[in-house]
Formats: sequence, C-alpha cells, structure tokens
Amino acid sequence: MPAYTLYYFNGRGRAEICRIVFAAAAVQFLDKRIKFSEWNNFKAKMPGSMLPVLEIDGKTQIPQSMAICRYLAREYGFYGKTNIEMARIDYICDCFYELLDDFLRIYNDKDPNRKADWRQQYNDTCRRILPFMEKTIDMFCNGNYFFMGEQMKLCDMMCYAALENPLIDNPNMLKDYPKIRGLRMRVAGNPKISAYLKKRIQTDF
Ligand SMILES: N[C@@H](CCC(=O)N[C@@H](CS)C(=O)NCC(=O)O)C(=O)O
Repeated sequence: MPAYTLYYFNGRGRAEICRIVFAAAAVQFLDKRIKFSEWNNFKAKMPGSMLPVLEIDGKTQIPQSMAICRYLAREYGFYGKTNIEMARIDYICDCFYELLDDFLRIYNDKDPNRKADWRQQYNDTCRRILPFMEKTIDMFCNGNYFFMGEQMKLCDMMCYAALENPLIDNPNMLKDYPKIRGLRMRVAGNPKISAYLKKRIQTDF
C-alpha cells in the first residue's frame, strides 16, 4: 500500500471528497492540514500553487481535487468499468463540483458586491444542476439506490461531499429533491463513511 499524504487547509472544502473516498476504501493517509499562516511558505512547493495535493510515497504529487479523487476511485473500485460508465460518473461529479466551486467563490470573496454576483451565479447553477441530478438518479433502479445502480461510486460520494457546505448555508436547499436527499442518506449510512463522519475533525467550511 503506498504512503499517502493529503495536503489541504483545515476544512472540508475541496478536499473532503478525497477524505471520504479514503474512508470508504478503508485506506490510511496522512491528513496534513496547512494553517493559512504557513501557506506562503508551502505554496511554491505545491504543483499549481494550490491545494488539495495528494503526495504518493513522498515523491509523486497530484494536484486538483477531481484528479485526486478519480485516481483514488480507480485504485479502490469506486469508478466505472466501461468508458461510458466512467463518462457518466465524470459528468455527475463535474456537476456537483461546479456547484461547490460556485459556492466557495461566495465564501472566499471578501468584496460584498462581488459576493452578491457570485451568489447570483451560484443560485442559477443550483436551479440548473439540482433538477438535472434529481432526474439522473432515475437512470438505474428507479433511483432507489445510487447514481450507477446498487453499488456506491465516486459520483455518489461527490453528491454527499460537495453539498455539505451549501447545506449548512441553506438547510432547505434539497427540499424539492427527495431522491438526492435519499441518496445522500445512503452514502452517509455506508458503515465506513458513517464511522468516518462521526470521528472526523469538525471545521467551519
Ligand atoms: N480546481 C482546483 C481549485 C483549487 C483551489 O482553488 N484551492 C484553493 C483552496 S479551496 C487554494 O489552494 N487557495 C490558496 C491560494 O489560492 O493561494 C481543485 O479543485 O483542486
């Protein structure tokens, strides 16, 4: 088993999907949380000068949250078997990534005018993506299990992780989306994920 270090800040943010895949796979990793005060010194050592970054065996560094979680999903059996299955998992993940990305822009921008513009963009993204995802769950097994059928895949974990911060901002955001709510409950009910969620570090974002 390779030695994994996941570098991110002390938050769920863009790294939580990777932590959840590690938990679902029961794979140990070093969860290195960089303080904002340390970031300037760290930045130049990180490929792309951003976090998260996954380091494998102290030498290979992979930036970009989605590249990291796809790599882990391929390693530990949470990706598709065929090209078309992988494409479906990818587009579902990308939809939730878009939503989280728009949400984090509101969260990170200190300028109140720009914050309002980001909020507008985020609301538009929610109106576009959430009904689409609610319908997409019906693709297999009438939407009674996971996006790709009976097995939990990366896209299901992404649906859980990407909506965590938005749901703190607006706990009612899924009121018209019962299938997304049900799917998230099934992800959280996975025994390995549920154990992780109980013991994980509690943070603001
Ligand atoms: N597309 C990238 C975005 C990474 C990103 O925006 N990371 C932020 C934290 S969430 C960061 O490193 N900010 C520090 C900086 O820009 O100096 C990903 O998904 O990994």
